[in-house]
Amino acid sequence: MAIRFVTGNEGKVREAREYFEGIEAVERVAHDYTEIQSDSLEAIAARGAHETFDALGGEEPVVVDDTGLFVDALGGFPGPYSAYVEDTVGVDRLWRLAKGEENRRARFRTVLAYADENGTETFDGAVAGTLVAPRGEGGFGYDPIFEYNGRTLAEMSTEEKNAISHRGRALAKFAEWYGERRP
Ligand code: ITT
Repeated sequence: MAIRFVTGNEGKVREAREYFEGIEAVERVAHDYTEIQSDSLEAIAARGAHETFDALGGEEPVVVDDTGLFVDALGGFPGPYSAYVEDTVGVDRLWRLAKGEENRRARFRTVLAYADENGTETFDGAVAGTLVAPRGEGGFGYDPIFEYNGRTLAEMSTEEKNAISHRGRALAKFAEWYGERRP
């Protein structure tokens, strides 16, 4: 059965598809679940997955991805508010905010929540890097300003990004668990 990935973000689906290539199909599901206000990506993702599972009839499992960029010098901002900040402030201006700081370390973190009739499971992944002036045409969101080992995530292929990224690591944990319980 295909993995039903609930998101409005094509970039997330592209990465999940690449990860599960040859293993399982990934289908994008459009459902506007409630994004609760919380400091916890786990709580946001679990609530979204549970709500969507119920709203779509309570029969087919779904996966929700909640991701945040946490900038050290900004006390972890924008964190769980990363989508709102991308829409309002924008990626370039966030870089300009971080640029003046001596410490430019940042971390991406993803929580995937899987919901089915047995409840909700969460899987997380994180990657630490450095904020830099925008470079690269690939990826999406904050990828052009996040450097890992000399390259921004926007300078990597989807496969390369998955091998080291927050989402790739969360997908690996999820895939292992999912593989074990699949009939
Ligand atoms: P859905 O909630 O519909 O899945 P979204 O883009 O709103 O899509 P989030 O709430 O998880 O997703 O928001 C995370 C923000 O961080 C958003 O601005 C994304 O563009 C960005 N983002 C998420 N994953 C990213 C990644 O791998 N690289 C760069 N930016 C990312």
